[in-house]
Amino acid sequence: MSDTALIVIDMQNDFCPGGALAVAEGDQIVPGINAAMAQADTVILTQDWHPADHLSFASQHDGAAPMSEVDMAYGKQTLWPDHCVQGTHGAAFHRDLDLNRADLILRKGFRREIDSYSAFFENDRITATGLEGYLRDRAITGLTFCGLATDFCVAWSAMDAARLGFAVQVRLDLCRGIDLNGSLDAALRNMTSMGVKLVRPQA
Ligand code: VGL
Ligand code: ZN
Repeated sequence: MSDTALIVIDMQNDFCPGGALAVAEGDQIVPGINAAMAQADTVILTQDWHPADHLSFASQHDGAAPMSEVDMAYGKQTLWPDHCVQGTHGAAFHRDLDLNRADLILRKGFRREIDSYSAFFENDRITATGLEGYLRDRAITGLTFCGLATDFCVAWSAMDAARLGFAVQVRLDLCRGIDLNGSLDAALRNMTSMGVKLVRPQA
């Protein structure tokens, strides 16, 4: 249906095995995502795209360990290993991902001071990426999400989409999670309570 889109979140080398912020089995969902893209009417890819001195990197905070938390101007922020640095191999899409199907490739996380898990709003929860306007202009009302990572960028994007009034589902069979201190279970619970439909068509 032309009023629906498949949004593929952050299928980049750094989130796949061997990458800087590897998600277990992150690469295993590529064939399934390619198949889903082939069936979708509209396909949008997101790309985590950080400057080398991004403040979500533990390396930018004296003595801070990756996976610890700091207070940023906008609230709590998890600190990550350096990842998805603009123009690097780690920021590039997995080589087997079929990029030709994408109508739009949306980059996020390019402002040094603000991380952006969601494809709609940066982590200050105010700065918009422009994706909502794009979808509204194209009269797209239904969204299916897949990609990496289930408990961060997929969940934050899906919940923002639900909050904005889109009909939202997440293909759990085409996602993999980081699972930091129970973040995966929490994300699944929070998405469900926001009205996001969690589906696994293959199961
Ligand atoms: C992501 C942590 C940091 C993600 C991106 O794609 O889920 N997670 N940057
Ligand atoms: Zn990132």
